[in-house]
Formats: sequence, structure tokens, C-alpha cells
Amino acid sequence: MKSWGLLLVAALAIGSSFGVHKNNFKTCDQSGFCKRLRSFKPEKSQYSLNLDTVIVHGNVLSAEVNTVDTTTQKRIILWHYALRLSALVDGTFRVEIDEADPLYPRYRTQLALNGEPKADGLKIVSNENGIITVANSQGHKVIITAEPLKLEFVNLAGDVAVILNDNAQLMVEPLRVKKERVDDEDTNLVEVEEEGTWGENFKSHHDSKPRGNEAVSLDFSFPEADNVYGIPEHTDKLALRTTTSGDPYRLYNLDVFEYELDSRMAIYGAIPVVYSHGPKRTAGVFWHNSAETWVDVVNYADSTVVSSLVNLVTGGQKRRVDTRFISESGIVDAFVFLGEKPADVFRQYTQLTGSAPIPPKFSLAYHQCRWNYVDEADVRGVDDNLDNYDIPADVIWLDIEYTDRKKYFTWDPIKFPHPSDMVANLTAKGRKLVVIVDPHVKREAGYFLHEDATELGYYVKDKDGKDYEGWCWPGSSSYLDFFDPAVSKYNSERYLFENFPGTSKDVHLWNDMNEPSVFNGPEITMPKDCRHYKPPQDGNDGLAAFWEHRHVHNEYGLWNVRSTHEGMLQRVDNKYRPFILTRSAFSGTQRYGAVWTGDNAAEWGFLAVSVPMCLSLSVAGVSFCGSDVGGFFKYPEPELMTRWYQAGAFQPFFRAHSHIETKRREPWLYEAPTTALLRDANRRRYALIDFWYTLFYEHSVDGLPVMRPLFQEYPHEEDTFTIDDQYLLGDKLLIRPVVQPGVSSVPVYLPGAAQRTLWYDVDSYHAHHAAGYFTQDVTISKIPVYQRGGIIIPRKERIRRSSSLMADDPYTLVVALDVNGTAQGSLYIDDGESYEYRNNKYIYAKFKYESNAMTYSFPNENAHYPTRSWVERIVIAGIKTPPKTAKLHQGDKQLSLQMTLHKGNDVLVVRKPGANMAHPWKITFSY
Ligand code: NBV
Repeated sequence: MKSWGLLLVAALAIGSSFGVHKNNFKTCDQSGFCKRLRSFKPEKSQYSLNLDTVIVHGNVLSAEVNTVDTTTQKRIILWHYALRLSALVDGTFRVEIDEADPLYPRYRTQLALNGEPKADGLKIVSNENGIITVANSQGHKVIITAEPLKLEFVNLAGDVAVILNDNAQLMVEPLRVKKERVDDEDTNLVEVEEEGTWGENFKSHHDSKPRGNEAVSLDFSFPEADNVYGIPEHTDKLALRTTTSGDPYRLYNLDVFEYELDSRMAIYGAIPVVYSHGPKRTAGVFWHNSAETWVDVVNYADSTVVSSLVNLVTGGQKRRVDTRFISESGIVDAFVFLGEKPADVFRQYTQLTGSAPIPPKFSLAYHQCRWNYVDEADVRGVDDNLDNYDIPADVIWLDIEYTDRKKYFTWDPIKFPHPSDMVANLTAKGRKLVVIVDPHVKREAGYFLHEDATELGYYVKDKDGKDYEGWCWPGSSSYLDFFDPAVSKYNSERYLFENFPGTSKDVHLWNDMNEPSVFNGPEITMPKDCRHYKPPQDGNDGLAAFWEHRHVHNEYGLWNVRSTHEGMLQRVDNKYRPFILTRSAFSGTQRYGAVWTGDNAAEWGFLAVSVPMCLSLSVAGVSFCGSDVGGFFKYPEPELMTRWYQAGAFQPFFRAHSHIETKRREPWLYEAPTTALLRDANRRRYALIDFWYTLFYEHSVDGLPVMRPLFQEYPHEEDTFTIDDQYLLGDKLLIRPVVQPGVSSVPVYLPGAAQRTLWYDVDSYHAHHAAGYFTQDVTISKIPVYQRGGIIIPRKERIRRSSSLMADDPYTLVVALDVNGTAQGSLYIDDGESYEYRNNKYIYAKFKYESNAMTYSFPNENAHYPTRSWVERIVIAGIKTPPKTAKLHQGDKQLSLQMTLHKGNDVLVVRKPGANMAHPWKITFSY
């Protein structure tokens, strides 16, 4: 029983060569639908729109689309489809193509959208010569060519930004009844249909495919684009590469043991959104489909794309990128974003799928994790050593070994006999505990979860309708079917304090293995012909009675974390914000939790790839992203560990983690100089904790990435289009982590020359004029971070054991002046853990600095929070003419302030303004 887990662990321990077992995972050619549809390259699309059927009702144009046999002179209609084109607010359109009269309903992805998309107006502008043009209320247009069907999306500048079906790769395989076997003349039974239609094999696994082939595909072209981005999760570059040689990018949530770098293989997350960008515009497409999906990319500027193809498709123009999505099932359901700037498309996507709500503040601080802290004494020791070595930390994590033999919602009675006391010991220092709960359930008689789920019929079923059994950590396991509202409710209730003794509001959750991971399943996951709950109103006979796992696979983990989230809310009467970490991710996951990049290794390449991986997740809605700091497998030597802490301190989710068989590597286990460097990295994080919190507040409101690619802020600067080894936090800090060993300098690109942008080195306040690349000297203690001129950043410089102990501490405000001598910034403050901000118990303040005054004001006059924090110091960098006097004004209070000039007279420090941050204030300067 225990053999599976131990085998994996043992394989690693005995040092079997590191690397992914590629043959466990399908190539496109081994995936029936990918092979079938990828080779489908008609000269002309068979799909055409029947102009007589066009109706516009509200924001929707609907029409019948037919496939016609284009190989003969006669126009034989092969199949009928229903097309819906909807206009949505904010420059977004939706295109749905389903069978007009399918044999059974086809699956429509259920949980990705954050509610019903908001409608915009839609009207027909012209209808002549087989071409219909429609427009939304803002003036974005769609030009629909009837035969062959093609849709061109025109932005407000009048440019075609996205074209659908220009490459004739629209395909919706109709659901069919299995044909009878017929006798051929030699009396042998012969199947009439294409091999694989009603069943496929992979290694020792058979997929029964009861509905037969039901794949869909469509191509999207982006004229004048230089690059496309998105479709995480892969270990590739941020700017996607041409896939004409090798496989397409694959989107299928998979537990890939020892995943490899620079790869288009699927791993844990699958988010089907793609963005195009070029100097002229940005656009995007969200392919709303939760089945296994493959995405081809052809960038005509790429030297690998042969020139004959370039000429044929683009008329010699090298600026264009084509993409093509192929999914195993579902319908064609694509949202088109018309931008026109990167920030617009990123927002258009989060408008639909939601942005991350404000996380509890502790979750933005440092997390100390390991598989496993072995018992209560170990936890206490780690907690004590964090203090002994002065390492600020907010959270200690418990991996699977805390449970009673992998039975979630239980504790190992020997190793963790007093969980409540353990938690109380942590919370006394403002720290929290995170525990893991995986979705596999141990099939053990007497285990309440297994007994309930069996009795109530709450497990996912196999192809024959029996409880599906797979192998995972606990041995024989079954999996809750979160798609059933009753199961989801039951699961949520397991998180109630009375059902999970030892937990409290300060215990948060980690959902791992939720792709789902099944050690003995095809591709280490659940068989595609497993059965999931389907609402009875859609019919309950035969195949209409359930969804297959193939339809829902990529959203399984999303249903899992949504149920966890619901439970965590219920356990505290909806008062406190939950923190959840999930490994599998789909569109919408960001509404419930943070995502990390899974089982990386202590190698420089994995440190480097953490940046493009998180950038890619970030533009796909998942701002709360991080990688295992230090690397999960293997042991990081001091330099790598140092560089990883320094990088992690500037990534949204900052957690050190390690594999059970690796050498312990808590910060104090290194030589003192290394420990000091790790401490310093953590202290940098804590000094900026309110800055991070403000960024996440702003993300919750505007849906824009917290961690941003440079081209988001500098969309006309072509050098930025492919930069993915540095990034921005908001539009405020530029980070260039050091991800190579032994370097004494790194190239850094400073954007914004055209705007005469200044970038201040945060360590020296030295101002660099943006002029593209320059060489930054580094030492082992330096990581290049720059504050943009024109930005004010709040810092807290009294670093304590945990972030909550710093809540009332004073601020240092760092004002980095732009070329005009002005700057602005923002600060969000609330209680850090509850939903009281929804009742206006928060501060969202704006800072503004001009030569004669600095102000701190509250744009929302109704929102207040009684913070005791105050301003300890204001550092003004880049000052040309220092003022002679400074005076604070707050309420009735007026106070003359002292100032000192530093560093060649360009850094002015205003000492002890003392203003309370609960109320507006102003400092006036005279010269
Ligand atoms: O629960 C054990 C590990 C966990 O530490 C890791 O972070 C996850 O990504 N888990 C995977 C299971 C197996 C790892 C080989």
C-alpha cells in the first residue's frame, strides 16, 4: 500500500538520474485528437454562415453555420451549427459555435467565469455582398464574411487586430451514434469508422471514449504582432515560440515528476488565454474550454518559419503571429480582447475571470515550509530558531506527514498530539500555520471521509459507474467529485473547526496533487472516461447523465479550491479571509488562492525560470505566484540559496520549501555569512510588506498584474517585448534578480528613455537615466532593484518577527523624484485579515509630492481605518534645490520639521514628521 509514495521517494534518494520521464506523457501524435486535427489543413474552410438566418437580439448576433462539401461542384450541406457572437463591455466579444442539434449536450466550462459577462450593445452596421459588419456601442467592429466563414475584429483605431478562421482550421467534430459493425464480403467484422474514434490506448491504459470523437479547434491570427504570450503553465520563455517543429504547447493539468526546463510539455496549470503584442497594438483571446488543449504558434518573423509560408499568408509581411487551439471536447467558445494596450487586454481577461481578492496580509510575508516538519517539537524548534536567528517569518507549513497515515482532516496522534497548543504557540508571535489537504481520499475502513463518501456516493465514478480507485500517497484512493454541489458542500464542511479539531482561524490551507495526480493513472492522472456529476436538468439518460473527466479535467483543481475556500469562509462566519495555495490552476483559480510552480530543483535554471513562469501566470490572472525558494529537489549551495532568497523576496508568493529526502536547509543551517544574507533578503521583504499589500489591493480593484512584464508599461519599446529576466512590481519597482553563479555584474534594461524616466537604485538612491541596457555591478549581497522616478513607496524599517507585529509601526516614505521634481504613490491599510474593508474600514491613501508641498489624502472620504502608524521619516531622492523649511499640517496641528541633506546634496531626509496615518496631512516647503 505505501509502496507507491515510497518508491518515488526512494528513486530520488538512491540518486536515480534526475529528469522527467517523457514517455509517461503523450506527444501530440499519441493524443488522438491532437494528431487528427493538427494534420487537418484544408485549403478553404468548409464552414459558412447562412445569411438568411442572421438575427440580432440584444447584444447577440446568432446565425446558422453549415459545413458544406467543398470538394464537389454540388453544395451538399454536411452539418448544422449555431453561431453566437456577443458584444461584451470593455472591448470584448464572445464567439460560441456549438452543434445546432447535438446528440447530447456538449460540455460548457462552468467555473472559469466570474459570473455572467456584462453585455454591451450590438448593431448591424452593414450587410452586403455576403459580408456583415456589426459594431458594439464603443465602436469596435466585427466583419463577418459568410463563405468561407471568417471573423475579423477591428479595434477603435480601425485596425484588424484579430482574425478567426483565416487559416481554415475551424472544426467542431459532431457527436455521432456509433455505427453498426458491418459484414464485409469476407465475413470478417470490420469497423466502418476511423480507428480510435471509439477508444484509444496509451501505454497500458485504454480510454473507452463513449461519445466518440468530439474535438474542436479554431485558429486566431494577430496581424502586425511581434509576439504572443500567455497559455501558462510551461517552463518556456514568456514570449511564446513557433511550434512548427516539435509539439504544440500543451494545456493539461499534470503532475510531472522532475519537469524539465524550456519545454512546451503540460505541467500542473493550464490557462487557455493568449495575448498578442506589437508596436501598434495588443489583443487577446481566451479559449474558454476545460478539456485537454494543444496550442500551435506560428510567428512569421521567426527564422524557422519558411519564407514561402510567410509570402503565402502575409504577403511578405513578417509581422504577424498565428495561433491555433485544439481541444478534445466542448464547444468553440472564444473571448476576443481588443486591447489596445497590454494593460487593457490583461484587464479584459480579469474582468471575465476575476481578480484575486485582497489576501490576508500574512500571506504576503515569508513562509517557512518543508516536506516535512516532522513533529510538534520540530515545529517549535523551527519557530524558535526563526527568532534566535532573527529571521522574520509569518508562516510555518505542514506537509502530508502531519496526518494520521495520509488521512486528511486528521493528525498523526504520536507526532502531532496537541495541534491546538502548537498553533497557539505560533499565533502568540503573530505567526500562522498552513496545512496540506490533498483531494485523494484513503480507502480505509473506519476513515470517516471514505465511509461517508462511499455511502453517500460522493466519489468520482469509473467508466462503469463504480467508485473510481487510483493510487496516491495513501495507497488505494478515491477522489471527491467536487462538481456535485452536495459533495462540494460536504467537503467544505470538513473545514469547520468542529470537524477539523486543532485548527483555528489562523490555520490556512494547501491543496496539492489536485490536477488530480493519480500515480497509476494514464499520464499520472485520472482516466478520461471517469464520470463526474452533471446537473439532472440536462437529462439523465445514458451519456446525458454524466460528464466525463475528459470534459472537465482542467477545471478539477479549480472546483477543489473553490470548495476549500467556501469551507474556510464558513468556519469563521465569513469574517476572515482564507489563504489557499494550489498546485493545479485554471482560469478563475486566482479568485480562490495563490499558485506555485510545483516541484522545481535546486538548480540555477529553475531559479531563472521562476521569473518567466510567474510572469506568464501573472498576465493570465494569477498574480499571487511564486516558486519553491531554494528548489524542491536537491540541495542549494550557499550562493544559489542566497540568490533564490533575494529573488523570492521580490516575487509575490515567498515560500522556502524542500523535498523530504533532501538535507535540511533552514536559513540558520548555513554558515553565518549566508544566514546573514538570507536574513537580509527577508528583511527587505518585510520592509516592503505594506507596499506589497497595496499592490494586491490595487490588483483586486483594477485586475492588473502585480508582477508585470516590461512591455505592459512600455508598450512601444520593442526591446521590452521579449525581456523576461526582469520585471516590474506595479509600475513602481524594477527587479532584475541575479540568476547565474559567480557574476560580478549583470545587464539591466532600464525602460522609458522616451519619457525621460529616472530609475533610482534602491540601495544607493543613485539615479540612472533610462537608456536601455547598462551594466550593473553586483556583489553577493546586491540584487538590482530600482524605484521609478515619480514614485513614492511606503516602507517599514523596524523589522519584527512577523508582519502582524509591525502593524502599528511607523513608515519611512521614499520619494523618488521624476525629471520634473514630482512624485506620487499610494498606501492601503486595513486590519490585514477580515472583510471589514467591505464596510469601509480601510485607508486607501494617495501621496503627492511637488516642490512646495507633499500631501497624504484619502480619495474615498467614507473609508477610514484607525491605524496607529505614523510617519517616521521622508526620504526625497533626486532633489535639485533643497527647501529651507518644512512644516507639517495635520488637523489643527502645525509643526516645523528638521531636514538633513545627504549624498552629494541630492537626498533630503525630513526627520520625524510624526504625522498619524489615520488622517490626511500635508507638509509645506519653502525656499
Ligand atoms: O506533499 C508532498 C509533496 C509536496 O511537498 C510538494 O510541494 C508537492 O508539489 N507533493 C508535491 C507530493 C509529491 C512530491 C514528489
